[in-house]
Amino acid sequence: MGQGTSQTLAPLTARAGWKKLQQHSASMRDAHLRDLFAADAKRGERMTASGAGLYLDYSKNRVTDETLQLLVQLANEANLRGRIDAMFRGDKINSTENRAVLHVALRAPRGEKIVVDGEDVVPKVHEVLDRMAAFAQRVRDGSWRGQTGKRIRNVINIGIGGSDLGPVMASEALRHYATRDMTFRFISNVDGTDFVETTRDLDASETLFIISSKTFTTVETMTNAQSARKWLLDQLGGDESAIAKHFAAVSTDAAKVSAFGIDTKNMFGFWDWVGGRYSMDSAIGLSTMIAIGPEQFREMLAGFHEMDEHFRTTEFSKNLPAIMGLLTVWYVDFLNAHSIAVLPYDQYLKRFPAFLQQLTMESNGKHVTLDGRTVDYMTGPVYWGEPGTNGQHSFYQLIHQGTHLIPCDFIAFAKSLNPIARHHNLLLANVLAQAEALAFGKTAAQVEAEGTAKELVPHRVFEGNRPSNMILADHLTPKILGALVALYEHSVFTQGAIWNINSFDQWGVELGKVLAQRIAPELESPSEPPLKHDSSTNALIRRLRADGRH
Ligand code: G6Q
Repeated sequence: MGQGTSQTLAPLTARAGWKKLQQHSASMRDAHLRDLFAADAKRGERMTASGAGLYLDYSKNRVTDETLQLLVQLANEANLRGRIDAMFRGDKINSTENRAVLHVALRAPRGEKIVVDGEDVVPKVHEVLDRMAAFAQRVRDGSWRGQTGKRIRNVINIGIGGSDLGPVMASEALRHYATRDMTFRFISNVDGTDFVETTRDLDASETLFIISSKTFTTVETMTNAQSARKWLLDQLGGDESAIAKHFAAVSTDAAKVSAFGIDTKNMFGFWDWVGGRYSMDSAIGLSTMIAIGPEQFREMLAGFHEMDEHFRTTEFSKNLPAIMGLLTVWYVDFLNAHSIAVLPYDQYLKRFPAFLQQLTMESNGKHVTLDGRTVDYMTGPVYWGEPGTNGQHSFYQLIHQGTHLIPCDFIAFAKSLNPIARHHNLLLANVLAQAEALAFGKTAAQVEAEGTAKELVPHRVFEGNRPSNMILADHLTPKILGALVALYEHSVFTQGAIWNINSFDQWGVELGKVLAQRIAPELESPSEPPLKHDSSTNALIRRLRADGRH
């Protein structure tokens, strides 16, 4: 078992690479990017790497060649190469759920072979993709008709978490490529407002719901799906035969889909080896495929695959996801950073940070190793962000002059998909200026030389030495989006491999779900229920019950 190899490894903090990095970090704490650049005229050209259409400039990080060598040593000592091979081979590296982790199979070209439990999964992947393509084509060209004979104008994906965030992000990111004669909307929150506000102006006879749920048991999704069913039948006169024309399902559970009343001809499957947050390129991407069409969806898969191959075959010192993952470990464990800001300079990527929050934090927000020991080092950082330039006018202040070290990932494109006037040059000027200002800052001497009043000088000093990555591509395409998502998927994998944690389970979301199941009937009970929570929860339940909801 791939990640099982951890048992044969020394604990992370006892390894030679870790100890050397600890010593090295003491000398690096005071190293300033100004000096690192001054000492090496070619740094900005040398500390770069390319792959799958992406260019990464990591020169504005607080690292030297020695840091990178030691990080690669750390990767080797963690058997990163062996772990990558184990994932691509289909080993059950999600050991707490005894599952393979094969999102890479979702974008494997026809003819490749990946065997899980004795079965090649690649043909199954392509069979579902072909069925999705046929369905998407019919919805797009209007040959799929609703109950009253009208064509579909509105597609609503109902799902949550991994069954929502990827499709939402892709819907925004690829809007330029999407058909403009349909609307694409998303309902995730169990808050009825989400359902009501999303549907209020829509005609049910032109609306297709896609119920996306791997398990088909998730309370939020099932509650919204029932409301969708009622909303549709209320508008269309109550004939249940309308369900088959207005509902499709994406799930791993055909029996539950059928029990809900959805024709399994309109069901698109995936498998337990696809984690929710790694599923936007599975059938969970059906709304994306309807929006951009099957060909462009396949282009997106090709971008994912190109980055997969880059990650699988490139030496770590030139490997984009490995470099980004190792830099994250460097900042979190050796330079005391707690969060990473992701700052796309592209309006289409406005939901990319939200998508990444789940991908990164649900994956690496873990405090025990694969063999169940509590870690004695920091693991997954907080990821957050907003598109530039908006963020510049709000939270960048803290990144520039605050007391926290916040490494930034800037994402930008050479060309705009909407080239009007000077907009794009101004956008690019801003992203370059921010990275420059963060790294090099402005010294007291420079501030004084500008004639600044003495008492204002400290306020106007920029210390600099704030690290960032710059990720560039030519322009945003489905293929580039695939490569970008895979870049972060594999960066997360790299981090998880070093930390020796399971990046593919999410037990941390369970407890709240169980408690909510217990509290809901207590809120709804007609008679005063006996409450056995803590005094705070008991009092809050009584207070909300007094509002007459039972
Ligand atoms: C993702 C998580 C989680 C999951 C949702 C929805 O990795 O497992 O976010 O995607 O809880 O689950 P269902 O698809 O089963 O409804």
